[in-house]
Order: sequence, then C-alpha cells, then structure tokens
Amino acid sequence: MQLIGMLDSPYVRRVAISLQLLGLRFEHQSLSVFSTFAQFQQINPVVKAPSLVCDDGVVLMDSTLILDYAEALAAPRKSLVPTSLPERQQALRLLGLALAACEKSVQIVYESKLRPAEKQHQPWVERVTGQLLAAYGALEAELQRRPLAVTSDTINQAGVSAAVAWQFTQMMHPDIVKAADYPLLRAFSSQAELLPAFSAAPHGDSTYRHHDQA
Ligand SMILES: N[C@@H](CCC(=O)N[C@@H](CS)C(=O)NCC(=O)O)C(=O)O
Repeated sequence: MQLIGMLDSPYVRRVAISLQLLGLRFEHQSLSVFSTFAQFQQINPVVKAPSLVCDDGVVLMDSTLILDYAEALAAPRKSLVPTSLPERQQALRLLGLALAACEKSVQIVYESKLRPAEKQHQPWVERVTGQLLAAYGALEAELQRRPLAVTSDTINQAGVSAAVAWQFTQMMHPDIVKAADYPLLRAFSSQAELLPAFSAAPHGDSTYRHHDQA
C-alpha cells in the first residue's frame, strides 16, 4: 500500500508512524496538496492528505479512517487502541484533543499563509487561537492526571497523535503555543521523537523509507 502526502502534515505523519508501529509495510509518496496539486489529483481527485492507496487499488482518505483500516489489517497481532473501556475512553479523550489541536493549528496556517493579508479575519484567528490553547491546556492537564506510555511497545494512538500534534504546532506556531507553558507535553514529545518510528518519519518534506528499502 502507498501513503500519499507530506510529513509536514500531522495527519500524514500520524499515519506513517502508526503504520510502522503496527508492523505494516508501506511505500510513501511525499506529494504536496498545494505545489503538486495536479499530480495528487491523479491519485485522489479530492486532493486530501493523507490518502492511502490500498493493495487492491482502493483509495482511502482521512487519517482516522485510514488508521481504522490499518488496525483491521494488523489485528489480532497488534493494536494501538486500548481495549479496556476506561483506557479506551481516556485514549479517545486525548485523541480528540490532539486532533482538535492539529485542526486549529492548520486553520491558523491557512488563514495566515493562504489568504491575502487584506482578507484575513482577526476575530476568526482569535477564536481559533483560543480553541488551540484550550486543547493544549486540557492535554497538559490530562498528562498531569495520568502519564502516557512512551516506548515503541507501549505507546498508543493517543500518544502518537498527541506527540505528532505537539511537534507540528511547535514547528508552525511556537509563538502562540509556548513550550515552557506545557512542560509535560514537551517532555513527552522529546521522548516520543526519539522512537525509531518517529525518527523514520520526521516532520518535513522527507520521504519515509523502510530501512531495507533501496
Ligand atoms: N481530518 C482529516 C484532515 C486532513 C487534512 O485536512 N489534510 C490537509 C493537509 S494537513 C489537506 O489535505 N489539505 C488540503 C485541503 O483540505 O484541501 C484527516 O484526519 O486526515
């Protein structure tokens, strides 16, 4: 199967990291939804990153749906989603916060980079900024309540997504979400970024290669 999209997208990155942790082999095409729009369109006319071209040619999109499929492929051998109800509830809570943090970070990027300066709408930016800070405030409080596991064998989908969201926001908006205000998230992210699945798919424009691929 082929993962399409750039690793500067937190959604693409969470899928790339999760596929590795689930032990699923994939090829990666680092296409941009902006600078290589036409090429992306050939694969998925909707031009959403990530897209996953499955081995039978079916194209999936939306990171959460792709991960649902990946979980099914990896079952019953491996899963990143806890099965016990309290742990699953906690993971889903963190996941919701992490995905909201990604969404709000991306919205601020689009507002500031894609719209001409005279068309930017400050009340919208303020609203989204408040939501972004609320998501990180709640994530930090959750980590205070209960630390997240952070080894290759124990990290779960909430951990992957929280770490990826944090790294993305720190790359894009370090002036808005100040690292010093979130010591637990910062420490968690530093440890997660050292895991092989994370370092093989760093934020940016590189192309993931499995270690035995040419
Ligand atoms: N909810 C989606 C969000 C994906 C998303 O918005 N990806 C961005 C790149 S970070 C994208 O495709 N942007 C182009 C567009 O929406 O037209 C997911 O989880 O995959």
